[in-house]
Amino acid sequence: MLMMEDIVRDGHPILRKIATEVSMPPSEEDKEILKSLMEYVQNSQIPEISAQFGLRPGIGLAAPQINVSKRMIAVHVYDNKDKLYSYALFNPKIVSHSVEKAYLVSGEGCLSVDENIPGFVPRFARITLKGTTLDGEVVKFRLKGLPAICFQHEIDHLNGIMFYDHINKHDPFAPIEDAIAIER
Ligand code: K1U
Ligand code: NI
Repeated sequence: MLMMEDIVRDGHPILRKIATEVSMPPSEEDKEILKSLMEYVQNSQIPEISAQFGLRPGIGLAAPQINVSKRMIAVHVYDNKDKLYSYALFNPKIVSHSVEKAYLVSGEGCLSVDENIPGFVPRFARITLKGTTLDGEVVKFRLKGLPAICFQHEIDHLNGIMFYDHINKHDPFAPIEDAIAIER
């Protein structure tokens, strides 16, 4: 079971690397890594388990955050209608996106960043994503709202990008044009 000590922190060079594609079909080792990412995210959202093991709650996790530079992510997040989006994916790819942007009014956090970094993080409002599941099924689906933001945050980790790279350095809360403000 992954613990907070397994999560690398900001400043670690792996967080700035472009992660490599996972060859298909995935090895058992890669499947185990992807399962462990999902297990962390799910456990971290169960108050008894997160308290017992000192897990910081998360809605997503990417392999580079556990020092594995391969294209794997897990997301377990509810939208504003309480619909669950729970996906463990190899080689996730945004195949199309809206022109319209969206951002979380409360900003973003990251399990690899210990401090709070305030500011709006502009994202695409809607994305279409493709990837391969643990069962080897190729899936393609559309996302909006918090799930879309979470997937973009995780895919950024595969490309060496941190959420704060997107924040306006001169004015972190400068209005973002053509953007939907998401409260959560
Ligand atoms: O990748 C990570 O570091 C996880 C990160 C993902 C994320 C945060 C904010 C916006 C998009 C994606 C987190 O999960 S930080 C914790 C968090 O946002 C949260 C945790 C529990 C419930 C609700 C939110
Ligand atoms: Ni993060």
